[in-house]
Amino acid sequence: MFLLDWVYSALASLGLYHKSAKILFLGLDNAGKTTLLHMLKENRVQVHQPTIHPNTDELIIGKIRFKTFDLGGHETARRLWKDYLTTVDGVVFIVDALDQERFPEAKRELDSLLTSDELAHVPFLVLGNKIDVPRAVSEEQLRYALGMQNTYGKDSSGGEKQPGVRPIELYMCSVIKRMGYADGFKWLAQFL
Ligand code: G3D
Repeated sequence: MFLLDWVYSALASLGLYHKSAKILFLGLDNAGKTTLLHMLKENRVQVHQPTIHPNTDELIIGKIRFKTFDLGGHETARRLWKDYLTTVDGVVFIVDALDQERFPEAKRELDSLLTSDELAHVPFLVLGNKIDVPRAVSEEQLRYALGMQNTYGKDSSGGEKQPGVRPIELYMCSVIKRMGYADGFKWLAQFL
């Protein structure tokens, strides 16, 4: 019973209770995807760990399947995640907010995902990670670097749906400090 309670409270805290979905965590290596997966994993409940490839990882909680892939410079991984695009319900794209040198590379990867036909109707949650470190860029700086000045809007109540506007939004977070990403997931959950 305790384990089930934990599963449901984890999903509820992310706004994913009762949802069934396949969510991809994408981003450059070192962005924080594996750390985020481990944070969701916590007590290692209902975890499937195939670990067949060093650039990918997977977690299943309740009816939600989370899968991570590194982007940029890993051609084998790219082939792996491309296979998933046609069935994915949501993308969480994680950016290291400390690594300004790699913002252009992150932007290229994000743009390529946003323009792919397979993901044309898929909601994108972009997480600017590592804001626990003082030299992390601000949300405004990251929006500018990624070309995300015009996004969907952060109202996650679902009451103000904007027909025809692509669901993409940026949330700053610190996965390690467990800050910010739950709000992002709640925003994403309204589209799942
Ligand atoms: P990846 O799976 O996207 O490749 P990882 O990235 O989850 O392996 O994280 C890469 C590094 O960033 C790790 O450091 C991890 O601890 C760190 N990291 C992840 N999230 C945060 C965060 O919120 N704040 C800070 N300060 N660091 C974070 P190491 O040193 O283990 O390589």
